[in-house]
Amino acid sequence: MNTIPVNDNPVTVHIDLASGEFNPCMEMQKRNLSSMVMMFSDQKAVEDTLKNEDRFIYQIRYYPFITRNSDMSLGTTMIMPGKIGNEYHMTKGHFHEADNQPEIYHCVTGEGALQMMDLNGEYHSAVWTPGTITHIPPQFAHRVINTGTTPLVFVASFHVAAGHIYGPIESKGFKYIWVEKDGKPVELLNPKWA
Ligand code: PAN
Ligand code: ZN
Repeated sequence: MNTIPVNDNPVTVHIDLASGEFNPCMEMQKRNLSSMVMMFSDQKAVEDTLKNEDRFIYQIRYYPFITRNSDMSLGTTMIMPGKIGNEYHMTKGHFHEADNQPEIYHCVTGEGALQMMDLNGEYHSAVWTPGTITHIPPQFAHRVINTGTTPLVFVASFHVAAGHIYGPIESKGFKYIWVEKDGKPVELLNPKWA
């Protein structure tokens, strides 16, 4: 991460809604298939895809707004359309490290779904189109799925102090997976939870 400037004055940024590019931007991260192998349920499809290409799945851009006594962060994520086997491209998904940290996700482009699940397996999902905004309460893991045929872009607003934990989702995933069946997105029980 670049050095984060402390700035007590208002800051204005600009987001390109089609691509998720924003200006100014402090950090960018690309996730390719090799960095999220365990997240997809069809491991044979992961292996076969990796033999041909380390597919680009999504791109994250961040800008932290830091004042002397507050912090907020804005992130955009652009998920490419596509599937690994029958399962749609998605973000890795994570819990926040701090147990009192919520987040707001705002879908600006594309079609998809947001899944949320707490440590007891309490599960919720929301279908997304441009303009959908979801409040993710503290202690709910969150992941976005692109079920459309164009890039999906969303804006995330959270505190820098939230922190990210990927382990529990890496090992067991969410309770449901989003797959294409008869040309349509459906939510099926994740075999790891059966
Ligand atoms: C988002 C996510 C971003 C990428 O900024 O970090 O969409 O998803 P993964 O972190 O699951 O790869 C956020 O939820 N921040 O807290
Ligand atoms: Zn988060």
